[in-house]
Amino acid sequence: MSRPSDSQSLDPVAQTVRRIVASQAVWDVHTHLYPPTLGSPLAGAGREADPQGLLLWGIDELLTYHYLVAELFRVVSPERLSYATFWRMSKREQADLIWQRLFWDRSPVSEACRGVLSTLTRFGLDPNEPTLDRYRRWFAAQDLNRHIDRVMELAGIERITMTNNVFDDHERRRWLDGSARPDRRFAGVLRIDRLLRDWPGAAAQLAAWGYQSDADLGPRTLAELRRFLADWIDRLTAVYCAASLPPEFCYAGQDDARPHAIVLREALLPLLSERGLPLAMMIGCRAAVNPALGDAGDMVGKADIASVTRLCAEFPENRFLVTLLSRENQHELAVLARKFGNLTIFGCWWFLNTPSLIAEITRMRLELLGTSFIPQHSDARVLEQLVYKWDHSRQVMADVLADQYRQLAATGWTVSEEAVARDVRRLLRDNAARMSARDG
Ligand code: FIX
Ligand code: ZN
Repeated sequence: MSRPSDSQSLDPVAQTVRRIVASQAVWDVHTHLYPPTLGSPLAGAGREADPQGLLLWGIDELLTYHYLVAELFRVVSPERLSYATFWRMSKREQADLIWQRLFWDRSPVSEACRGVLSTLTRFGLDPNEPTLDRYRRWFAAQDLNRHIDRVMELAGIERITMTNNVFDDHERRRWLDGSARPDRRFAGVLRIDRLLRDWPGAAAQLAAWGYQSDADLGPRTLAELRRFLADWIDRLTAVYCAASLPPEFCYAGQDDARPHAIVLREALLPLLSERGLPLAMMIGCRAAVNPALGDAGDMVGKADIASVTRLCAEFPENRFLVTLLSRENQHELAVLARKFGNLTIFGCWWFLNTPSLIAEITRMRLELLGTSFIPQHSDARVLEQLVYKWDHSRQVMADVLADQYRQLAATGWTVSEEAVARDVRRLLRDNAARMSARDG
């Protein structure tokens, strides 16, 4: 679990809040992590490397996280190191270069850099090694299953929610051939971006998989689309369905005859309502503005809050989990959640996952929504990132909460330890658990 920061160690309210926040188990409502049965490119003690495996872990993955690739190309010009040369390098060579350029040639002051150091320190490793050799030996000696348990214990995670992209061949194959098996530590999520971003392509793919579907979205296709969704919700024991959508995403209402609107209105939302499962919409990623950077090439754009408003209003029997990528969307999203009880907002997503913005956004949400939101998710892509992402977030959230409780105490209201524990459990666990409960 995370340790108190120095900032408010003398203040009894802050001490109490920090202790409670540091010890509260978390349901992490969105990650890109997977159980070992989905394979891993890194062999751990007693496990073969699986180059197409989904679970990323270890020092080389930590250092080649796409956030750090973007930061590398801030300091190494493409003239000196072409994107193509970088991508031809091995993962180890990429990690060595990033360690040198971002952690030795410069102070690792960015959140993504500091996170690597926080994680190494929490494992009891010295973060000042000039090379990665010692770290590599340490990670290679870990038994992956036990390592997952240890990471979850250090990070205080009770449940890891996956992102199961049914349109990813490497992942889909593992669920169909039975090699991917349920793991009580991980909750499944059906990720269906392509259905809403590229219906013609998705329809052709469904047809190739044996569903009678074509682009016209007639009654037979809609029925087959519902069957496809139900098949995968059941196969994954999905706790919600999710889609990442571009800033331009627009739902114009009942008369919207565009494919994504019909998919939402006639198939996805009715099925989710029937199953009591939420739809998670993550809106604002403008993909690949610099394709040469790979996953690091995505940009942020302001989303259309009116579209989210229409969906919450038109589908009162559906539950929506929404996070928006743009800082400029955050206030209107919090105000919208005041209008619709079927909307739960979550996380400080991606470029918002920095201490200064977590503090700003969490404070605003507490002031507008009380404890009726999910303040954070990790979005971890590498297993050990759970440690730093939750350590850093807990420290910020505790400071913000302590301020709120101090203001509350100043009214004369009694701020009891039980009340703080109840609130923190809601924020860090129960709100996410309730949204992930398959019975709704
Ligand atoms: O769509 C998503 O799930 C995003 O979180 C990712 O695509 C993104 O690359 C990420 O990992 C951000 O933290
Ligand atoms: Zn994500």
